Amino acid sequence: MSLPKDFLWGFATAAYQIEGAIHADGRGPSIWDTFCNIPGKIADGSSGAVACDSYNRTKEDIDLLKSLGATAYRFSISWSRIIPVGGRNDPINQKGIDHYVKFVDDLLEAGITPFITLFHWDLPDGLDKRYGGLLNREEFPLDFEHYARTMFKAIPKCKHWITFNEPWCSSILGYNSGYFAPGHTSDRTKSPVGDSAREPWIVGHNLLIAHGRAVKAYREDFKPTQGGEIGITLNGDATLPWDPEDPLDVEACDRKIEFAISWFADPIYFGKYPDSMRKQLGDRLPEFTPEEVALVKGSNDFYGMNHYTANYIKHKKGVPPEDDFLGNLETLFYDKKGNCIGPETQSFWLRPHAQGFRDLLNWLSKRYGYPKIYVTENGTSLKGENAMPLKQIVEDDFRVKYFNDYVNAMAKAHSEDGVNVKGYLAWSLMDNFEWAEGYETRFGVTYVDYENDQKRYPKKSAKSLKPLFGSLIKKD
Ligand code: LGS
Repeated sequence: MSLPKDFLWGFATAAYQIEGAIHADGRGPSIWDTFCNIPGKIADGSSGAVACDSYNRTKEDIDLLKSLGATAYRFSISWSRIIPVGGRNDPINQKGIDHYVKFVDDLLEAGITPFITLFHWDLPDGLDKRYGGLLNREEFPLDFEHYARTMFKAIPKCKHWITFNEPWCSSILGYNSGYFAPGHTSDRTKSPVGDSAREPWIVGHNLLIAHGRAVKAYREDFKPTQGGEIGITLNGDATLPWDPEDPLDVEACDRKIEFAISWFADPIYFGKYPDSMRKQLGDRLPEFTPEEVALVKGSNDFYGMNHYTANYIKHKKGVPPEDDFLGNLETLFYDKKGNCIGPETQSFWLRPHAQGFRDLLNWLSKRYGYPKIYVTENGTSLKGENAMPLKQIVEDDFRVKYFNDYVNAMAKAHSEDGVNVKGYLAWSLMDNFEWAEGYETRFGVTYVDYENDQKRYPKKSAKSLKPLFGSLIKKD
């Protein structure tokens, strides 16, 4: 069991979750600033206004990464710091650019390879207000391309670019359940904002087009001289049939992955949406024009994989309701015989099941022709962690075991199954603003004391990855 010699590993974060300093150096508001101000949206009523204060602590964060032995770091750029209002004709904020240029220089100086996510959900609020943000098929892709070009030009030293983080979450959680910003729902009875069961599928489509435009720009105007690579990061859970003897449950397992991953990956690798989605959604799923197919098909240099959990899948009978986004099926933690998929965590949706990671790496590899994969997020919360004393928090054996099991499963997928995985970024370098769950749920390998000057305390898991990867990565 091993990983390739040039394998990169480290930790991941996202701008709105760690930076804080929302008014510093000319930053404009993002849709998450606005969303957090709506009472009831965030579990503990908090926001990312201060978070881990990482905007002001870049040196401390880089020292931390170095001390943990990381060879790579994935972080995202706050679009609102670069172009405060967001659009291609709006003013650029040089202070915002300078901040990230210096950050990348400092990372490289420390021997850490940067992976930059251009969009981790924090759209400039100005674009949402101006033209409906992600819903706008004409304007949004052009504005995203302009912002992406601005960053490619500013940071030629970055060789690994991720256009979008988890477009599924932006589309479904932002426009179907309303759990994330901007909080639309597909069900008109639940929200006065959402106006149709089409919104999530339109948003997904527009994100694909915007991704395609940024990739084309990079490949034509930056890659030839800079020599980097670019891809998208998709999330998806592993699936196991609730009743392995029922072919409809077995079929539903594939359908679940198609509605999560293939929604975006099929257009990128094959130039079309999955048949299962077209069959269920009909004309609610937009059609690609030939120009759009040309933009999107073949637009990944690598596949960015975010993965956390697994579910048993039970098919549903009958016609799915308009707001069904899973593929007419149920996701369960217990199978027909009463077996449990994995232990509880602090997150209602997360149950560790490492074999599922190996299975999904194989599923993806077979379907998409063994692409180069970077695992851009993987990690866990821990039940009740927030209420524990610090002494107990830093002894996070549950998380140590999670990483151990998942990384070993990945190494087996590489050396025994031929999966082309080249990097792994654990979520997350430190506890941070966990979106709608606020600060109650902690995903960090480092404890952040929000009450006492955001002081960082590495947990046992933080120190467990260096020896783990040290034993798996081939020496020559
Ligand atoms: O912090 C986020 C981690 C932790 O939980 C990170 O910013 C995301 O990229 C990633 O999605 N992560 C994450 N995902 C779970 C999303 C919640 C799903 C809720 C499902 C409701 C139907």
